[in-house]
Amino acid sequence: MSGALNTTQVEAIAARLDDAARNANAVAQTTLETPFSLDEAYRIQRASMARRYLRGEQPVGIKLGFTSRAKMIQMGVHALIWGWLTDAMREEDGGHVALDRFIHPRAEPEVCFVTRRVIDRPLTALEAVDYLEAVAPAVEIIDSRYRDFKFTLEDVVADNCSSAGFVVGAFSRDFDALANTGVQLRIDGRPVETGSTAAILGHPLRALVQASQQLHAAGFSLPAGSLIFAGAATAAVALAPGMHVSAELGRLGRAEFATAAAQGVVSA
Ligand code: OOG
Ligand code: MG
Repeated sequence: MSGALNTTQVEAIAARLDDAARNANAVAQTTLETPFSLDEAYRIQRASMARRYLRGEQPVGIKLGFTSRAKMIQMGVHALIWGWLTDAMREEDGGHVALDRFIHPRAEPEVCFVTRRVIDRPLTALEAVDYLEAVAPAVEIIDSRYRDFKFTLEDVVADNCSSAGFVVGAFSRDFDALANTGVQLRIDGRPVETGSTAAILGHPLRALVQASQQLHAAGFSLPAGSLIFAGAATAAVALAPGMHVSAELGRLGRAEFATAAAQGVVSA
């Protein structure tokens, strides 16, 4: 790996990725031109988030990536990563999602936690559940800012882990259902991806442990009431206009949305 990036380089890459997200315009993979380390990727991620916060976006939590084999295999990336979720990414459960703000969006089923205590240190598996207010089924909409959805580990971290949108279903305190519940992603009612919550690090509560470790290592604390997405248990599926998309998580319930119809289609 080449020498460390200076602040100007970090800011320039962050600006390029932030512009790509805002304009829904894909860019070339950053590391092809400028190789950088994983630590530097998180510096770029932080700088790109700072740009969003300056525009008034608010952080609402974090998401983990590549916590299941299915996701690692689909994307060819084999290490756990994390990024930020903001209020601007949230879409209404059961609502319509316009696709024009995305480049090449994909949907994946998620487990969403909401925390009830500040997380400011690494948690053990035993104490993790005490930090949770509730759990909900969710759909994440990921949208890489890189052409062809292709990236290295460092690229995707710099790009805030493809975070772009999400829908959260009804919350419950059914934490017992987390251990091994069937997960389906359905398009127009048809199951297109199936898995189990056990595919998420063996148990989704481990995602909370990992999140606390990652945050601590990065010097962040997460306020009570934050969302934590555990990472998809299945591969993601490309979105197109006029789809009904749902994540079905057995006893935990479902989260769903419809994508807006194709533009320029005039009905009689
Ligand atoms: C990166 C985001 C990964 C997950 O749940 O594993 C992720 C990507 O696949 O583009 O959100
Ligand atoms: Mg995800």
